[in-house]
Amino acid sequence: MTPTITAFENSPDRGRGLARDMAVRWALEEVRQPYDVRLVSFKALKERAHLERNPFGQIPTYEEGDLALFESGAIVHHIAERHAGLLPDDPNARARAIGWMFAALTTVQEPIVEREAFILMEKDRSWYDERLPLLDERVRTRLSALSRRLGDADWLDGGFSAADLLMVNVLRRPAASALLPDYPNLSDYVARGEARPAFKRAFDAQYAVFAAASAHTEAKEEA
Ligand SMILES: N[C@@H](CCC(=O)N[C@@H](CS)C(=O)NCC(=O)O)C(=O)O
Repeated sequence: MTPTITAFENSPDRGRGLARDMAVRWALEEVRQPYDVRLVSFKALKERAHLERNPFGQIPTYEEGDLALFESGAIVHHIAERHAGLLPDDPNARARAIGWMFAALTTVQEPIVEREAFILMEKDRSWYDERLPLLDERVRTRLSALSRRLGDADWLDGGFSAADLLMVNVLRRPAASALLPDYPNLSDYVARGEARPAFKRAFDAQYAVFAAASAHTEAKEEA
């Protein structure tokens, strides 16, 4: 059965592959599972039909037969459980990979999202210059630990897994990538993830939606 995911009809990231349907698309591409996409406007996100899919009115969601899921991590985990290739078979290695998935979405992502929201919402506030270095430091604490653990390995724990997919996705957020040049092994890690053919297919598919929406807006403006 072909799953259907939801994605922004018009993503605010200008096609940079940051909206969180990216992780889901990437996972589906890694396991070569075709999927349909239901595009949703910002208005429709908060309407009943979408709130039934995700009570928080966000993308991405995932529907497959009578299963409806929200939360990108849960969706990626579901895909990884149903298909070979994204989680190791060895039970202990599998448990560790799932641990890293949580680490990506909680321990590492949390200060990154905090820095991101601060830059977006508090840029004009009097405390901005004083507070930003504190938030930078919180992100750096996580990046330093991650960098130390990764060392010169290609992936977090053995071969590429859903954990790397989520971690690379988190590190691609601008609030992290701005600090990554100080961590060359993490920059290389992200580049390795982005070089995967499945990442590229996912990125191109998400970009195509942005390009079509922009072309449509420009055509309307010219009319
Ligand atoms: N923890 C959620 C976060 C989802 C999320 O933040 N989605 C954003 C796009 S990346 C969204 O829908 N924003 C619109 C809104 O919150 O109104 C996940 O990983 O799925």
